[in-house]
Amino acid sequence: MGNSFSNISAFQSLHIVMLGLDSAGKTTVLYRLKFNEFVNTVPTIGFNTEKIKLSNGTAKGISCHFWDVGGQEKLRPLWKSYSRCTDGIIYVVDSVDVDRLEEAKTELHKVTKFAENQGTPLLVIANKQDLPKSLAVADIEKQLALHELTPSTAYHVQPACAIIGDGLHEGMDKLYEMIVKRRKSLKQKKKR
Ligand code: G3D
Ligand code: MG
Repeated sequence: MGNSFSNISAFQSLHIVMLGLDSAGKTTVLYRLKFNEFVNTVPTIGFNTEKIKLSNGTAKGISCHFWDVGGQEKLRPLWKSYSRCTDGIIYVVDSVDVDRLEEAKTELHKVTKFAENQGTPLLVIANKQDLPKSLAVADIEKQLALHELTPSTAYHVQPACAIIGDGLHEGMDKLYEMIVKRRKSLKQKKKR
C-alpha cells in the first residue's frame, strides 16, 4: 500500500516560510533540518533560504524551499511579502520568553490576517522545551489565542528543542499533512 500522501511527491517543492520574534530559534530550526546537526547562529539580518529534502516520517523525501525571515522589529514588515502564497507557515516561539508572548501573538495574528495567507496551514513550534520553566504546549496555544484564528486556518502546536532536533520532524509531518489536506479540498472545490 502506497502512503496516502504519495500524490504530493510529484509536486514541486513546497514553499515554507519561517517566522517568529527574533531569537525564537528559527535559524537553528532551519539548519537543524538541513544538516541534522546544531549550527551556531548569528542574528539574521534579512533572511536565510535553504532547499531541504525532508529525511524522516511521512514527509520523507518531500522537498521544501524554506525562507527564514529575520524577526527583529525593523524586519517584520518583510513578513508580509515573504509569507504571501506559501504552502505553509512555521511560527517559532521561544517557550521561556513569557514576557514577549503577547508580542508574538500580535505579530502572528497580523500575519494570518493577510488576505494572501487565508487558510495557509500553520505550524507553531513551541521551541526551547529543554529549558526549565518552558511553557507547556497548552499554555502557548492559549497565550497565542490560536482558537481566535480564522476557522479556515488549520494549525498544530509542536513542542520542540531545535538545538537537538526534538520534535522537528513530527512538526514537519503535521504541517505536511495539513498542506495535503488543504490541497485536496481546494482541488475538490475547483471541481464543483
Ligand atoms: P532566530 O533565528 O529566531 O533569531 P536563532 O533564533 O536560531 O538565532 O536562536 C537564538 C538563540 O536561541 C541561539 O542562542 C540558539 O542557540 C538558541 N536556541 C535555539 N533553539 C534552542 C532550543 O531549542 N533550546 C535552547 N536552549 N536554545 C535554543 P545564542 O546563545 O547563540 O543566542
Ligand atoms: Mg535567525
